[in-house]
Amino acid sequence: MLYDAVIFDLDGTLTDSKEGILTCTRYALDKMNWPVPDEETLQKFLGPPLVDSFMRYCGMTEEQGRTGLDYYREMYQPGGWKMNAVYPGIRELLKELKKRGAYVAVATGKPQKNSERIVEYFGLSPFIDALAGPGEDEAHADKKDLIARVLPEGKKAIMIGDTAGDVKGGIDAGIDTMAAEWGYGSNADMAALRPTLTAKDPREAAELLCPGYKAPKGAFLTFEGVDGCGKTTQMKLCAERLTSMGYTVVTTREPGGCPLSEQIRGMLLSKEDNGMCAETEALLFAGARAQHIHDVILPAVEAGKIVLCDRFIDSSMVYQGAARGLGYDWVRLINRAARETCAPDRTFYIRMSHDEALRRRGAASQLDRIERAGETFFSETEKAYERLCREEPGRILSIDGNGTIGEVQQRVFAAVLNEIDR
Ligand code: Z5A
Repeated sequence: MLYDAVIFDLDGTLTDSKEGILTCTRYALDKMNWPVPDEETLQKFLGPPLVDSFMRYCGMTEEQGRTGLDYYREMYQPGGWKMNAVYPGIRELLKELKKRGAYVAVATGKPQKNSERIVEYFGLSPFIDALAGPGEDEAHADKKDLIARVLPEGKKAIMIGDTAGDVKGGIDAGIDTMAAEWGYGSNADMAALRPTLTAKDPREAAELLCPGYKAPKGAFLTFEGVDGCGKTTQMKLCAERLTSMGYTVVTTREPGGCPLSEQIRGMLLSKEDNGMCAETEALLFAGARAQHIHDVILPAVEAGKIVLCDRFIDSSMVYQGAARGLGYDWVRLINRAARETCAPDRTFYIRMSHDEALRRRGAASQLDRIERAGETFFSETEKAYERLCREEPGRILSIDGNGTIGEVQQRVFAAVLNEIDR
């Protein structure tokens, strides 16, 4: 490790708060019936204190600027701050720094309380040893002072930030600096201050700070359950949350997920009876899967992404192996290549009460081939899922799918995060 203390700026360095800041700024201007500047001017609001920007770019007096700030907070405080996302690659960088024993801190011009809330909400707190931002009684704090508040004695330290203010703060504090070119600040302004290091993205920062760094492989997680159990809804919510935490997420589904496999899906889930026999059905699911693995899943996992897949081989085991009566051995055989090259890291089975599953199924308007298979068929799928869970408790995690979407999401997201954040 080149440094044993690494200090980060927050906005524009660890997190991308652009959407939240601009949305709340537009809200404040609307409330004041003030013309909203063009996009290019609005971008300049990212970084400097808001009252200054209202004065400089909207021609407000200081008093009007303060009113603007009050309106801005009206939207920002209750939830606007959540319109934020950790930059892709940051989580991996922080993890690597901690793995190598570095002290990691944040020195930000954003108020201390707001910053702590963001770091906590986006799951960064486990990686952060200390955080300094202006206190409630401070309108503004100098970057050099903020750095001094978290700078440990006797450690070789570096300040990483996306603006000239961050680089200057680091230089004034007497430590090395890294220009983070992925944020909002002007790269030319930072370069003019001659930072010790410059990185175009968090991955390059990791390579510079941690010699020999290799970006970790991604993960392949599958979601299973009887139809109507809520897995598609839960998977989408998990994807949104994980993306905001800095993960690169790919959501996909079976049958389908890539153009050729989506064509096969059309045959498999036809609304008309196309006379397909059970064996053909099982082989088409396996064929669609082979293409999906080749085109989408393996390349994404290899590139370090988190793949969330709506159904996978377990569905074939349950629907074709058990409910269609083809047997597990044969289904395993025709999916052998898939099982060997692309076994899920973890499968989340969303368990649903029989009555609620029936109710949701009954609400569907037009049924496809498989949904028309009848009551006994679906009871068989429920039993088969339970059996798979008993047989493979290490891989398949059963999660209670009863309750509101929000309640179920708490359980599912905790399980997903536990799997990928270890
Ligand atoms: N199949 C197979 O036989 N062999 C295989 O190898 C594979 C698949 C891969 C794919 O159908 C069919 O292919 C499937 C298995 C078979 N057949 N069946 N039957 P699909 O892709 O069209 O759909 P699905 O996977 O069966 O399910 P789905 O329609 O995507 O539903 P879901 O994922 O289970 O649930 P959802 O879409 O999230 O929610 C369903 C509804 O419930 C929706 O209106 C939600 O708003 C609502 N919902 C969700 N959660 C809640 C809660 N908590 N409370 C209240 N309402 C909720």
